[in-house]
Amino acid sequence: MTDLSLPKNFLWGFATASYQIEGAATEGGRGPSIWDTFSSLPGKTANGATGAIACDSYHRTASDVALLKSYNASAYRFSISWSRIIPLGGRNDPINYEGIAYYRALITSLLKEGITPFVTLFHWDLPQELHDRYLGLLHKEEFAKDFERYARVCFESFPEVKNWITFNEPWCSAVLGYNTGLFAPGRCSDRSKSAEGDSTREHLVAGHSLLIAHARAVKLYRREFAGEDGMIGITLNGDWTEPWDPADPKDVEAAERKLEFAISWFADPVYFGRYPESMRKQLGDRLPPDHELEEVKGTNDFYGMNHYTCNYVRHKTTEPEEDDHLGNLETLFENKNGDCIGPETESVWLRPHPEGFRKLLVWLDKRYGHPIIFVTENGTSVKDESKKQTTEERTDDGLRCEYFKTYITAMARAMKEDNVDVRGYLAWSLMDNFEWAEGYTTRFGVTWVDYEDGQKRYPKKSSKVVGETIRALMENSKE
Ligand code: GBH
Repeated sequence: MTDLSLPKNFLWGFATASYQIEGAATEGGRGPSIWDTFSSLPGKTANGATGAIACDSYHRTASDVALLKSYNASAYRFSISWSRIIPLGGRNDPINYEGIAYYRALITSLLKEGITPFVTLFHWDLPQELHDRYLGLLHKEEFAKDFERYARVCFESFPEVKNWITFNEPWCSAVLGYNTGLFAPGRCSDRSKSAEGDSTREHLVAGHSLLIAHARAVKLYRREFAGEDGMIGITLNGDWTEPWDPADPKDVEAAERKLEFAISWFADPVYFGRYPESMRKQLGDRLPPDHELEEVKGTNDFYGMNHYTCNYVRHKTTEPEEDDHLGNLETLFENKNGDCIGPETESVWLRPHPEGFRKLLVWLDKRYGHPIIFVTENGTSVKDESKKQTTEERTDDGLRCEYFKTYITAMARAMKEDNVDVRGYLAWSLMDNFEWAEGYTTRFGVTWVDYEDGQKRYPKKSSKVVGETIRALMENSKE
C-alpha cells in the first residue's frame, strides 16, 4: 500500500491536437494550414503522410466522447484548428460558422458527460494564408493582432470553456519550424531543404512573436471573459537533464543551460519579463530585446507542462555555432559511465526515465514560484508497435502501461514530498494519430487506430492503466 495520494478533485484524462486527429482537411469550410502544405511536400513526412484524413475525428465526435467516457476521464484536452474558425486567418477575414458549430457540438457533448474541456488555441497549424501574407510568426505585430482576434472569436463562441491554453510548445513552432526546418513551415538555412530561411535568427523572432501574442490573448481573456473561474496559460515542452559527468562543473552547468534554452526561453518571459541570462550571453542581440517582454510578465494562470523524456548533457569545448539552439552542448542517452537513461521506444528522442519527471516538476516549482501546474501531455511510443498484426498484440502495450504507472507515481511523489501544486494530468494521447514528420509510423495512443480499416478504434491496455493508477491514488486521499 502506497503512502501517495492525489486529491479527490484531481482532473485527469487524455489529450489530442486538431491536425493530428481531425482529418476533413477540405471539409466544413476549413482553410488550409501550413501543415497541409508542408506535409504534402515530398520528403517532409514519413511515407509522404498528411493529416488529410488522420483519425477522421471531425466526423466522430460522438464516438470519441464515448471513448473518453468509457475510460472514465474527467478531462479532455483538444486543440482548435484556426483555419476552421477563420479560414484565411486574419483579423478582417470572414468567420466560418460551420467550424464553430463543430467545436460547439464537441464541447457540449463533453460537458454532458461531465468531462472538463481543456482547449488549446494553437497546436502548430497556422492558417496558410497568414504565412503567405506576412510569413506568419516572423511578423510580430500582424501575427499578434490576428491571433488576438482569433482568440476573441473562440472566447466568445465557447463561453463554457474555463481552461484555455494559448500555444502548445512554442519551442517546437520556433525551432523545428524556423531553425532545423523539420516541421512546418520548414524554414532553415540549408538550401537543400528550404529555399528561404535563416537558422541563426528566425526561430528567435518566431519565439518572440509567440510570447507577445500569448500575452495579448491572456490579457484579453482576463479583461473580458475570465470571470470568477476562467484560467489561461501557455503549454511548454521540457525534458529533464542530467550531467554527462556529474563531477565536471561544466557539464552540471550545461545541464542547467539546456533547461534554460528549452524551457526558460519562454517561461522566464512569462514569469519574470526577461530572457534567461545564459541565452542573452550566447545569442546577444539576435535575441529580441527584453524591454518588449514587459507586457508578457505575469501572463500565466497555470503552467502547462508537456513532458516525455530525459537526456544526459555534455558541454561543448568549442565556440557555439551560429545556428545552435541547444546552448552549446550535446544531448545523449548515456552518461560517462555508460549508464543508459532508459529503454528504447519508437521515437529516437524518447527514453522513459520517470525520476526525471519528478525532478523537473520540482525545478519548475522552485524557479517559477510554486505555480499551479497542469500536466498537459505525458506519454510514450512503443518500439515496433506499428508492426503488430493481431488485435491482441496491438492492444497489449506493456511498455506504455509501465510508463504511465511510473510517471504518474513520480508526479504524486513530487506533490507529496516536494509540495508541487499539480492540479491535473492529461495523457498523450487519446488515440494513435498523425505524428507530424513521423506520419503514422509512430503511435502514441492509448487507443489503437486502424488506418487501413475505416479508422476503427481499439482500446489498448494502457487506456485502463492511466485511470486505474490515478483513481487508486485518489482513493488514498484523506481530503
Ligand atoms: C509533443 O511534443 C507534441 O505536442 C505532440 O503533438 C506530439 O504528438 C507528441 O509530443 C509526441 O511526439 O529530434 O530535434 O526533431 C513533444 C516534444 C519536442 C518531442 C521535439 C520531439 C523532436 C526533437 N517534442 N522533439 S528533434
